[in-house]
Amino acid sequence: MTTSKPVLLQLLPFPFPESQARLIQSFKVIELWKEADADATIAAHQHEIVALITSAMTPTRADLIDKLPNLRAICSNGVGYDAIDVKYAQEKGIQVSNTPDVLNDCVADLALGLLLATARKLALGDRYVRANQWGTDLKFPLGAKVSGKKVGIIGLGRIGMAIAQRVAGFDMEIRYHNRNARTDVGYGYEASLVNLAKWADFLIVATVGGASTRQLVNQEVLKALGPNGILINIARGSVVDENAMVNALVSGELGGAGLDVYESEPKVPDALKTLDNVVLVPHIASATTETRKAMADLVLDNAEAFASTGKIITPIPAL
Ligand code: 8YV
Repeated sequence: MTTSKPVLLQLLPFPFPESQARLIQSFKVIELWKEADADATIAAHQHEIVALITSAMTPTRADLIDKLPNLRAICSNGVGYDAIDVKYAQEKGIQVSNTPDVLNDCVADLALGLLLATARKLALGDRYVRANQWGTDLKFPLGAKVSGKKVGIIGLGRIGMAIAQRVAGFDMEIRYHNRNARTDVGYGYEASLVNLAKWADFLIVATVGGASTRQLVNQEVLKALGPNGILINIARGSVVDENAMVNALVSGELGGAGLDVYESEPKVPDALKTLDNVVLVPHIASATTETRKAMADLVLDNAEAFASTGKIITPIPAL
């Protein structure tokens, strides 16, 4: 007897053909990005679809969830779930998974990369050499020392901890801001983000996105970080008041910024592109072959577990 495969709606492709091949072993897959009329495709299959693959880049809001009355599992390719209406889905009995842990190293690596690049002007140096300015009267400006400085981490979760471990290798002092102090770490806790920014030379944003952290890093925090301070953001653009940050960088009230994430990706404020005290990369913290493969594998493990047992394996806790 042949049983038909469950139907899965996939909002974006995996970067590896073998992941795509693995998915079709267990599911009849609707590859939405290939469809000329996405709405019509969803409408045509709405009652069959039981599983969905999404990511931080493909918002999965209540309106989409409502169109899929038999949806039972959402598997997201990424750790952050601010682009998914998780609570709404969970209330409807839909399981939602993400890809925790497998990307901690690469995201933390990029945070340090951005910090070094910004403080030591690596991107500016690269532009300087390529423009044949080396050896001319245009002298290359001095950077800021990184080793031995004071680092404030906003959000000492799994990624924040991986950042702290790396930062410790640079003999830097670490303090952090969370909603609550952790009892299991020895780093100094600052209940006030403004005080943390005042104390720190470098402030690294590693907290979750979404409503609870919206514009946590506001004008006052940026001012407290100050003209020699550097802001690093590998979390979500929404955590920083982007207008205030641009103004502070332009006016010199903030020393520099290394950014992987932005308020309205892929849009980046034009003013930032003109500033030499800023390093900009296009949301690539998890974008290595190894980590993206591990993320794809975990999405597939979740989807397959759902197909065979009805239960995903890395559920987002009930919100
Ligand atoms: C990815 C991310 O950009 O995990 C996250 O929350 O933002 C990143 O790892 C994205 O999810 C890739 O699909």
